[in-house]
Amino acid sequence: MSDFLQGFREREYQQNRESLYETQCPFCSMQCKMNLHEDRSTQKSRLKVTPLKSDPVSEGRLCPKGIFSYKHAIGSGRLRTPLLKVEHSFVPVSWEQAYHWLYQKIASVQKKYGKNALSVYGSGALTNEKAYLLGKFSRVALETKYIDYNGRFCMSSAASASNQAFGVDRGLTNPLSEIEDAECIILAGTNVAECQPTMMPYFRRAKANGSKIIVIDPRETLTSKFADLHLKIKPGLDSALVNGMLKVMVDEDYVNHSFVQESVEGGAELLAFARSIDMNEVERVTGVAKNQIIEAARLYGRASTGMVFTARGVEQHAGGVNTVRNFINLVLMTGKIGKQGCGYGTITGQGNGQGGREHGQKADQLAGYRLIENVEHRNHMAKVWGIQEDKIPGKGVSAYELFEKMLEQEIHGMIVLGSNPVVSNPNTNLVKSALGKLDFLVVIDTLMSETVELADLILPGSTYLEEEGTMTNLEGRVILRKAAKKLPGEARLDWKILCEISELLGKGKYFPYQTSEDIFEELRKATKGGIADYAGITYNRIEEEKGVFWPCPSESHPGTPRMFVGGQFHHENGKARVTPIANQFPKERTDEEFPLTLTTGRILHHYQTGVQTRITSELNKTSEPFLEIHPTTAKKLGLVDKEKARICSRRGEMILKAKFSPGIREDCVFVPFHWGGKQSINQLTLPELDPQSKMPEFKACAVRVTALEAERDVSMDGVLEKNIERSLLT
Ligand SMILES: Nc1nc2c(c(=O)[nH]1)N[C@H]1C(S)=C(S)[C@@H](COP(=O)(O)OP(=O)(O)OC[C@H]3O[C@@H](n4cnc5c(=O)[nH]c(N)nc54)[C@H](O)[C@@H]3O)O[C@H]1N2
Ligand SMILES: Nc1nc2c(c(=O)[nH]1)N[C@H]1C(S)=C(S)[C@@H](COP(=O)(O)OP(=O)(O)OC[C@H]3O[C@@H](n4cnc5c(=O)[nH]c(N)nc54)[C@H](O)[C@@H]3O)O[C@H]1N2
Ligand code: SF4
Ligand SMILES: [Mo]
Repeated sequence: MSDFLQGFREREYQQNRESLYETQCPFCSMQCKMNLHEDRSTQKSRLKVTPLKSDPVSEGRLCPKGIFSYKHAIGSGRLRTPLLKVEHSFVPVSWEQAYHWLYQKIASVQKKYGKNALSVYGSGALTNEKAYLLGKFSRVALETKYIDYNGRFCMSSAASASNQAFGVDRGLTNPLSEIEDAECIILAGTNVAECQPTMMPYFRRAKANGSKIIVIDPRETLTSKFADLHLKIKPGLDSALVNGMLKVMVDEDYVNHSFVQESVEGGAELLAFARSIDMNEVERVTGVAKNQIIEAARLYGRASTGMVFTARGVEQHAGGVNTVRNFINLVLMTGKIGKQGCGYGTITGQGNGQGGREHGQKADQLAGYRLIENVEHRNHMAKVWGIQEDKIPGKGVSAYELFEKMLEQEIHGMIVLGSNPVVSNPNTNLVKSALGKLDFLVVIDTLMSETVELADLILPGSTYLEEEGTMTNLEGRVILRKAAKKLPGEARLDWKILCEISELLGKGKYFPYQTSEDIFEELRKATKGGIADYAGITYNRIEEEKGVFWPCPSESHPGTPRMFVGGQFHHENGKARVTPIANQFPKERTDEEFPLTLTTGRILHHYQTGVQTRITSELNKTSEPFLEIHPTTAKKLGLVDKEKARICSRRGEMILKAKFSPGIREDCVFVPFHWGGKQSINQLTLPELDPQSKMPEFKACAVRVTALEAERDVSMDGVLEKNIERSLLT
């Protein structure tokens, strides 16, 4: 910008016709910083977003979702006043009336069924302050053990695997800036180009430096198009593919023996196991040619530096924890960790997917990654909270299991903050009937959603534009987001709402905060000495240093951009752990009736269940629900491109527009999960949970696809058969 123009701009701002706020995109884990310009020179103020060049993470980039992210927050769809459901429709009420109603409900459920009859459902979209507060609110104000959050569906498998292998779970073990130093990069089940678009230039730089990029995905994506090698795997078979790679690593000796000797436990067992792998079997089960697996192993094995990234494609399976452990096996056996350009990363999803899983929203956790069943950890927390240790409830159950508890009539009330579980859970038909059984459902949200519609009471909360707080990005960097705008209508700050409800319950003295920073100051104490230690991080430091990486145990500590330097891991003996992983298979096998595998995921222009993006026309107009299918498979089934087809699983069925794509495997179909109601693919998905992380199997279930015409006959046959069966039974 010229000096003249700069001067002109500044004068404009001074005259208060334009305002400039620094904020950051509310969507994915990149948390790109941006400037929000407000122009009040005409009667109707206008907003515009521009990237912030000085942001070290986005490096001054924004993707389309970021550019239009302010629209949902300022639009006419904002919830502005508390709404109470009276005879099936919502009636505006005052906050006093809303709280009076809520108090009565809470008191009556608690009296009838006890404290654990209430439940709380949180989110990885919340700031660290709110995530922490929600955990405290459940345990101290409501005194219930039943809290969990949508991150259960997001990062939980990778989190469990990292904890087991490294003794700590921090998304990326290295800062993004080190990607360009990796000679080989494996992207397994991650579609960065559509899901973290502003991260792509880091990979582009690596490629320009000569790096080889391997993508593992059952279909072609914008990310795989960029790869040197694309392994088009059958959904759910990644652990077998890694076993094949480990076999090559051992046979051709790419193992870093001295590293394994000094820093890894279980190396000998894993080596013996890897030797026994049959490559023909690997090829058969994964559907990936043997020579491609050998090539991938050689590229990674021979490279002197390398990084492995996983995301939901390999994690959202009932065997997700084991699969991620196998990817970590690969990293540890080659010693590619703890050094420049060497590491592992689970690419965090939601804006605060990382911080959201550290501070006590999980059924079994307290702040700082402390465990709710560990007496020492409970004592620490009790001291910070000023309550007795035995007052802290025990371990609850995972997100999907909360709904099962409703059906079992163990949970009778729920408060949801920052999630749309009716669309995002697997097997949503069960979720809806479970919510129907509740005495009451309260949702604190900013927009109408499929879940909000089912609420008995809606409390209008705050968006990223109105609320200050910290977020921890995919690198583990804690960053500060300032408030930019005033709340609309009667809406209140989410954290204040939680404090007010606590006050209502006579627990106000435990929630005395005046600002978000006050909550953060308590969070620092709560996490001190824990695994995710934030004790040394302050709002001031974050601002001065453009973010601080945890662990950061004291104010003089510089923070930890790179983990495990010198092969020092977080288990007591300082070593990491590897273990043989048997091939994991999808829980629901295909058969004659349901011959195709359905996998689900995302597209560039929509975010999650679409609540925030479907109402933004600039984003919504570019896409509609679809079923991606290989033309060969589609033609066999008599489908026509861009015309409707029926897709059925054992749990439900729906109609979607077919999208022919030669890039997807012939035995597999893909549907994004961004739409609700009849267009929600989670009517079909399988609620089989990983036994360790309780992650549902979102990424593989057996389905049948039929052309609408042909289907009509089949389903009629089905109906006929069922009627005959029924008449025989009766
Ligand atoms: N545009 C957009 N960006 C987002 C989001 C969004 O909703 N929209 N959500 C954010 C959140 S919360 C998250 S968690 C992340 C998710 O980010 P990703 O995990 O990258 O996204 P997905 O599309 O769910 O899955 C990634 C890829 O896994 C592939 N896949 C499916 N099954 C398998 C399998 O069995 N094995 C392998 N190897 N691959 C498989 C899919 O084909 C897909 O291309 O994105 C974040 N960013
Ligand atoms: N089939 C299938 N299902 C999936 C997945 C998949 O890949 N396939 N992915 C899973 C994953 S990884 C995730 S993370 C989940 C996401 O699932 P959800 O969390 O259910 O999806 P969102 O659309 O992000 O819902 C967020 C809601 O919270 C509100 N909200 C957001 N931020 C705030 C806030 O700060 N304050 C308040 N008061 N409200 C807020 C929004 O308005 C919206 O209504 O879906 C999971 N479900
Ligand atoms: S969606 Fe993610 S990549 Fe896009 S602008 Fe927002 S934070 Fe950045
Ligand atoms: Mo996620």
